[in-house]
Amino acid sequence: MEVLIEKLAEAVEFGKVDKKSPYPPQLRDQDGALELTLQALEAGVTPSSILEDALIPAMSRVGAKFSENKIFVPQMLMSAKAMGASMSGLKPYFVSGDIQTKGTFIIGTVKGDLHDIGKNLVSMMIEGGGWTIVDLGVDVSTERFLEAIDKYPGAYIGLSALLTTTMANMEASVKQIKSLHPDTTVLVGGAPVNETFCHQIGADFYAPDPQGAVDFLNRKAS
Ligand code: B1M
Repeated sequence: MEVLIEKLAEAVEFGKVDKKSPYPPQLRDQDGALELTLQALEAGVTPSSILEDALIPAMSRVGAKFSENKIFVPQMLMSAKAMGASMSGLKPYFVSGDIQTKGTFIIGTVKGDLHDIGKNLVSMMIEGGGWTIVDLGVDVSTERFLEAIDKYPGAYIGLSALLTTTMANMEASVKQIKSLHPDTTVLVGGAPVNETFCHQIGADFYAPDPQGAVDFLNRKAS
């Protein structure tokens, strides 16, 4: 069982989605995250153990390497894809409630902004960190953020902005969220955003990269 968990963690860390995937070259023709997850479930490994002992540590290593510029967006995307393949095998257990996640994280790119590559990476890393994700997509109005907060009480919320012009929309959304839901924790990020802007608009935390967001949420959950 331990060997399966180790192999699965390796597949996720290095982005081996399934057996037929040619990437990464060093794992060619070997089972990927999809097959290893199914084998682990069949061998009796619990879905929670798959999440906690393989996926979360693997994605945490990926996040750290990305923060340290040891890997780049394409490698991170492949790891996220491999994690997604594994999660597809675990989905029935999430739906049935057999796996408890750490909490719910609502994420969206703010109104007027269509950039979603960074937002998707953040979302995938947080999911890999053991959280339930509600992804509202791009061009998300304040009203849609507010609706989601009403629908998922106690959820944490993340806003991404990639344009200097849409930073004003981020500010408007955060201020509205905080005035109606002062206890909701709001994270912000995106290339033009920084710590000073985060404080200026009343958000709780600025994460420069996905791992920063994961670490913050995990600190909050512990
Ligand atoms: Co656009 N674009 N773009 N673009 N685009 C930029 C951002 C730009 C810097 C390019 C440039 O001029 N050099 C520029 C913005 C300039 C500015 O505002 N000062 C720009 C512009 C001007 C535009 C248009 C206005 C162009 C036009 O039409 N005239 C237009 C706007 C459309 C709109 O949104 N309304 C536009 C359109 C597009 C495409 C659709 C073609 C495409 C987006 C495709 C997509 O996302 N599906 C696109 C792209 C790809 C880019 C660049 C090249 C790459 C952005 C990206 O994905 N980076 C970008 C230039 C660049 O960055 N080199 C550019 C990779 C991604 C992983 O990084 O998103 O920063 P990033 O996310 C990081 C962190 O910021 C952080 O984590 C991620 C991983 O480290 N992070 C968070 C992000 N969100 C977070 C949330 C968090 C925490 C961390 O917590 C909640």
